[in-house]
Amino acid sequence: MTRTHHPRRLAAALLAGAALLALTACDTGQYPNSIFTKHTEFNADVGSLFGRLFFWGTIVFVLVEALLLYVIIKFRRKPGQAEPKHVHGNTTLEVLWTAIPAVILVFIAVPTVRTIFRTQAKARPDALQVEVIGHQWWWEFRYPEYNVSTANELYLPTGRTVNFALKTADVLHSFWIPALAGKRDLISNHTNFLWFTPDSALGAQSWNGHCAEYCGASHANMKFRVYTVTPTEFDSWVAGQKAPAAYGAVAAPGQSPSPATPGDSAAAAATRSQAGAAGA
Ligand SMILES: [Cu+2]
Repeated sequence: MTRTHHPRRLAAALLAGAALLALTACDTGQYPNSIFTKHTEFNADVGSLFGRLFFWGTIVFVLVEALLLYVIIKFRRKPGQAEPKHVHGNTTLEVLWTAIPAVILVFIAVPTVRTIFRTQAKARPDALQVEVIGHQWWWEFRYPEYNVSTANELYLPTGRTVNFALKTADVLHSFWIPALAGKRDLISNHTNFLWFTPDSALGAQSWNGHCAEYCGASHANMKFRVYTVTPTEFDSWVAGQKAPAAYGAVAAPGQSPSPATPGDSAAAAATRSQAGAAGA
């Protein structure tokens, strides 16, 4: 193998590897648990911070590796070469390699601290309040404004900031909806807060939620479902939750009510439920 042939083949292999890596990272839409979304200001803020850190990290990596390769090739040992001159210390170099990382750290620290302050700030006062209580091994969601509570199901109106008060009934848990925001811990005797605003363009969609802190034998089953809905759909969901349970009384939109007994008609079921309501 000739000396010029080898680096060229290495470069080709590196390029092919980089192209493959870029291809695998193309479409985040296929990955429901991806955090690389802009569905809320929380994920958009964290995502742009990640992008910025990755950008500076890439510049540092490329510069350092290029310099390393240059030195390895340029100053490699040649046949018949005398022993190189021994040097000890170089003030200019030492000042430089202290000053440059300090400047890089400033570029990283300023946006990081700014994002921390923004995501840890108090939610706006008109936010929808939701109390989240972690249990071994399920999620309780309370909407004090509407006097409604649910288990493992979270309904959120789009375009309105939601403020979660995170508490635990037993051990440590962690609240995480990857596509929307998180994670934040649920700690005993302490309330943590997390807020975000689902984008108003989202419409009716469902999202995965997980407990992200090992909390015992059934930790892996401690999942929940998040539904983002339009404000109108949210109001109708709240009304539905507040309505007393009545079997077969109200048909779901676009569905015929399931009869209580074979041959029972919708009208008969409605009359029976009205009679029941009047008698109550
Ligand atoms: Cu848990």
